[in-house]
Amino acid sequence: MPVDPIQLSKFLSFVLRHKPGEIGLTLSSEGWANIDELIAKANAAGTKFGRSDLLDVVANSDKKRFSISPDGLNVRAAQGHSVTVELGLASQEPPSLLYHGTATRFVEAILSEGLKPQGRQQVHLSFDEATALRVGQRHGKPHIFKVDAGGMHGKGFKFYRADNGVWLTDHVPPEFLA
Ligand code: HQG
Repeated sequence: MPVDPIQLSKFLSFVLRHKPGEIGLTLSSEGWANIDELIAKANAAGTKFGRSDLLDVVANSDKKRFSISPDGLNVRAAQGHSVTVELGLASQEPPSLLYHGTATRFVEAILSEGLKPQGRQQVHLSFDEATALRVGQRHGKPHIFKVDAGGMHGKGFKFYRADNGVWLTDHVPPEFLA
């Protein structure tokens, strides 16, 4: 049976970001899974796909959610983890303005506590408003915050750019939100 790339992408997100143990997989400290081992364990657990299916999903993922290691042996999620991983990204200067899409029902809490990572390792910020809108719509009626990333950077807050262009930081205090 042909593999549905969307289902496979969801499965890979689930295993590589949240629950590797569900198929008996262990990720490296940097979040990598050995591709052959991942395929063998997924197949044994009932999710059937092959190497070319996986590579197709990695290459065609709309958000470039997954990265292949330079030696071609391993795969990891570019961002979005709830499991503890050290992606090994170097901190870098962010654009002066970034965006965060959320749902209107979270706005009050965010204005009082700032943006927190919630279930993930870090707060995810978008480079442009259109992307932030799509992220916010996942949660309900969308609201877009502008994040004064330049101001935060000036105060020593660290920013990381995931392989797929999503910006990550630990916490955004309310004074940097508009
Ligand atoms: C909200 C997707 C109350 C936050 C996207 C968000 C992204 C607060 C929700 C990536 C809060 C967490 C991540 C506070 C933050 N009080 N609510 N103090 N601080 N929140 O899904 O950023 O398609 O964990 O606003 O494209 O929505 O999966 O994070 O609404 O890049 O590849 O708590 O996931 O990528 O929700 O999304 P999430 P996110 P994928």
